[in-house]
Amino acid sequence: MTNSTKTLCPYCGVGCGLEVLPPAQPGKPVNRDSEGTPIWQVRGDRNHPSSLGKVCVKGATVSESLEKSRLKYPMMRDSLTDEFRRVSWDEAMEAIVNRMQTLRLTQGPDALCMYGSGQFQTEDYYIAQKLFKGFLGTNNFDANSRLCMSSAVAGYTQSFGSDGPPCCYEDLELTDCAFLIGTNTAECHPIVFNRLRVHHKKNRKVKMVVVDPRRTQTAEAADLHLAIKPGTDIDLFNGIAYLLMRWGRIDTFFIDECTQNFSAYADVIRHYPPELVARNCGIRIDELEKAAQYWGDSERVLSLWSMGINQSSEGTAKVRTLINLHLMTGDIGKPGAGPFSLTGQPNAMGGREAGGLCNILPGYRVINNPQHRAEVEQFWKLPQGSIQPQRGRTAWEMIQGLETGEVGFLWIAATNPAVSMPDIKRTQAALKRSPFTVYQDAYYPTETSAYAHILLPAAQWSEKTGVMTNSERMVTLCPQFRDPPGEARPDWEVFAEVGRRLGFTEGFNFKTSAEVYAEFVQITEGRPCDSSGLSHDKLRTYGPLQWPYPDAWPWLEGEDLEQQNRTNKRLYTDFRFNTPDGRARFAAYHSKGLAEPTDEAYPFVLTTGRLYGHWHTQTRTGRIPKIQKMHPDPFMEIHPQDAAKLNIEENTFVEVRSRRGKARFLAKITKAIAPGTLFIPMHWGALWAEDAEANALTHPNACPTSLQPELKACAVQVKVATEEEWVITSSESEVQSSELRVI
Ligand SMILES: Nc1nc2c(c(=O)[nH]1)N[C@H]1C(S)=C(S)[C@@H](COP(=O)(O)OP(=O)(O)OC[C@H]3O[C@@H](n4cnc5c(=O)[nH]c(N)nc54)[C@H](O)[C@@H]3O)O[C@H]1N2
Ligand SMILES: Nc1nc2c(c(=O)[nH]1)N[C@H]1C(S)=C(S)[C@@H](COP(=O)(O)OP(=O)(O)OC[C@H]3O[C@@H](n4cnc5c(=O)[nH]c(N)nc54)[C@H](O)[C@@H]3O)O[C@H]1N2
Ligand code: SF4
Ligand SMILES: [Mo]
Repeated sequence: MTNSTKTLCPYCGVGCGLEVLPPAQPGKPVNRDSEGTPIWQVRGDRNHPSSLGKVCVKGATVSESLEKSRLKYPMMRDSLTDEFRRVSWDEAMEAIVNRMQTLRLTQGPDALCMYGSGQFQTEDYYIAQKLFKGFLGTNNFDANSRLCMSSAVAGYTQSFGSDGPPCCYEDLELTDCAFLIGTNTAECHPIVFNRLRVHHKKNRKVKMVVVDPRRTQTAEAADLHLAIKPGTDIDLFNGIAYLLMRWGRIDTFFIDECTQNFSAYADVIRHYPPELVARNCGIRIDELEKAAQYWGDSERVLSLWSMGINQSSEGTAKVRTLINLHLMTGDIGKPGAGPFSLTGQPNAMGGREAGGLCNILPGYRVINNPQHRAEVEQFWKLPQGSIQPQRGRTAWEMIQGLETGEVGFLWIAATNPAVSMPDIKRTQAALKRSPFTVYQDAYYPTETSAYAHILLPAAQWSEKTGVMTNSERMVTLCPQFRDPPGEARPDWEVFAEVGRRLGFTEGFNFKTSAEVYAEFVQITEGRPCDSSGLSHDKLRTYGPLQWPYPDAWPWLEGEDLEQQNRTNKRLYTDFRFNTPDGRARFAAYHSKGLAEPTDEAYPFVLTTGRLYGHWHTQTRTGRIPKIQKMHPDPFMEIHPQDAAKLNIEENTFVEVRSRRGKARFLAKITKAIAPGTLFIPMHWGALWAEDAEANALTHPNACPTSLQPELKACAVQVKVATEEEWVITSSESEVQSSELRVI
């Protein structure tokens, strides 16, 4: 078909290729959604190397979400109790720039913050870094990846000397044994799961082990499901290491030649005998032995993980103790093996490349390295010392800065923190105190629009051209194929114009996103994520390409191109790592357990997560009838034993309380969850259900290294809800309802 566009699914980090076609095709009825609006047709792109034509329900239905409830014009108001009024871009920009200038002079640049997102394209991310970290001189840029990938970033960086998942999806079809830890891959990375599942079904010798406190759809497919107690992953990993050591199933050559710090690690793991580990994890000794046996007996072990590992107060330690097992057995740098972090959002990977967290800089550089700062300053033609030597505020520290008054300007883009941040009542109260909040989003209303002084309409995926990187380092160009609604503009364009209006005319003089990308790739030259050979043109001509992709690589065709592309599928194939001495580092961590253990008053561990059909705070999927039907209501999973003790019946309301707040859900009684543990999906904010916010309960305590909050566990109590006790008094809900009348 000549008028089709090849692009990338804008939802999860699997990064499936899509082919989209206009609503009207010759000789066929116009494609329409259930309300009769013409919508683009979507199908899997068979030529995309990551997904080979497959899509899940989210990708397949994405075009149904693109027209509804869009924010079309800039809007402004003086205070949160006022109604919004439509303003011109010029007026909105004036107000933003004036505010930024005033604050820089009165409070200094650190009073300014931007909270961005893994749903930015790389160009958006890059311009935001240049503006904040470079020209404004504050490192206060953080992204929702802080809540998502920062433990993986910290773990990789400390173990290997730099960030970067070393594996590729082909490994899913080459492995002998896949360990899936803290990942509900079947629902959250369905096409990755699909590839692994086909391989697993076809080859009886291939093993699949799932480590998750819940019996998820992923666990259903496993040869072995270890339903460990939440927060006991380090016990498990050290326990497996203990057995591998005892059985002599370790790669001493690899340990001697390619790693450091093994003896400190060996000192730790001798404290993890099977009896103790099984007890701590709440599993049987034979289950633990079986897991260790699968690992030890397999030639090629692949581990896959996501939020069950990262969203933890010991997230970095969890990642590193998992990597330890790969180093111990030499399961890295070869086909079918390696520690593979599954990225959440479509371009969280691109964000890492562009320096999109408060502690990093573009090109896999880090703020606290003077040479890295100097390189970036030089590249941006800024005086030495322009980039501050200390990291900026994390997402949560921005909330704290609103509480103390140190943050005077908060610019939120492509994330919905009034739902997705931990301790949401505290977050909402802080947002309410914010002197000046700019919120740049594609949709209206969202829960966060209630807390904005200025709303800026963003052109989203399909309405702008830019680049995204998926979990396997595959870079795909996402071309514009529809017009943005009203006056919506691409994020990078807005950031660049603010840069120019602040007087940084030269640094932000870009006309197209291709120009922005061309500058960005140069800053990656010679770095682990070297993309200097990539450009919009090249990606348009060749299709998706993986990094590293140095500039020196010639434009090739046919077999030669395929050969070249094979060389960068995996990292560390020469067993040399990005540390100064080329050796990977073992980490010696003991298990610490949960930040908020259960006690008599709060006897249950609450865990939170995702469902197959919904995407996060529902700004898109909540507006798609098919998906609404799949998951109509928020709920709470509880084990039959616990339900019986508390007289809780199926489908009746329960009230859940933590030290921070309360919420109410329909009870779903299931043996899929262990006794003592509860599960609530994260998808329902104030606009989609009354008082069913998972984050009313969660806490912000974070991993001391990655600063990623422990969204996967908090202590709660639960009881049958009685109507009389349920008084909704929150002042935030008043803001919400007045807000809803505006447009
Ligand atoms: N359908 C859908 N897919 C998505 C998304 C979505 O919103 N919807 N979002 C995307 C994003 S941004 C992300 S980050 C990913 C997240 O993808 P996943 O991490 O797979 O999803 P979650 O449901 O958040 O959590 C995964 C599992 O961690 C388990 N868990 C909880 N505590 C522990 C623990 O202590 N140890 C272990 N081992 N496991 C534990 C939970 O029971 C849960 O099943 O999904 C991406 N894909
Ligand atoms: N309890 C609990 N809380 C969690 C988690 C959990 O597991 N449990 N997971 C955490 C994780 S891993 C994540 S990633 C976060 C996700 O949380 P959020 O980032 O808050 O989730 P989204 O709903 O994806 O919000 C993205 C917003 O960006 C807008 N948008 C889409 N495209 C564009 C664009 O191109 N430009 C602009 N400007 N806007 C756009 C959408 O309309 C939407 O409002 O939630 C975190 N919170
Ligand atoms: S698996 Fe992820 S990237 Fe692929 S279609 Fe589904 S949501 Fe999109
Ligand atoms: Mo995420």
